[in-house]
Amino acid sequence: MTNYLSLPAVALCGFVTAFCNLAPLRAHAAETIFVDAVENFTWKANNCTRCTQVGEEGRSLEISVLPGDIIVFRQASDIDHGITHLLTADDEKIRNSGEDGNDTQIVEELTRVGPGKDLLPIPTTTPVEMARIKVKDNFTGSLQLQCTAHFNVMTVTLKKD
Ligand SMILES: [Cu+2]
Repeated sequence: MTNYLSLPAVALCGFVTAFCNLAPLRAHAAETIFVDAVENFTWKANNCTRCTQVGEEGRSLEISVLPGDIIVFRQASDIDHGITHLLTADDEKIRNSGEDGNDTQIVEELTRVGPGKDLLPIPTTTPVEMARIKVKDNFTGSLQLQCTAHFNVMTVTLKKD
């Protein structure tokens, strides 16, 4: 009898151990993060454990990034928004899309990031994608982006701890 009971008990322990070992790995896995321009001039990312609201009235967002993360910027409110990088000095960090081996490029531009991407107001229930970038393995320091309509009132800062 004891032998019959111990087998499931061992199996259960195995499952628990496997689950506990996977949890930290999952917390450090790259993911797709949707960053939405929402009401009150605010960038917001739902269900993002690595995102923090910062700045005036928490309108800006800070993301602790991991290599392989894909950041998707979306228009999701009833006023104009867009996304661009903040500093001209950061041009090279995101501009050379798809060029591997370029150490200055820390994010890969999958769809356009830059001026001229203001989107017209849309219903908040149907977010529209503006741009999509991927965090490269050689990401260091930080990269700040901002709304093309609300500038440094609405920023998104990617940083690596
Ligand atoms: Cu805006």
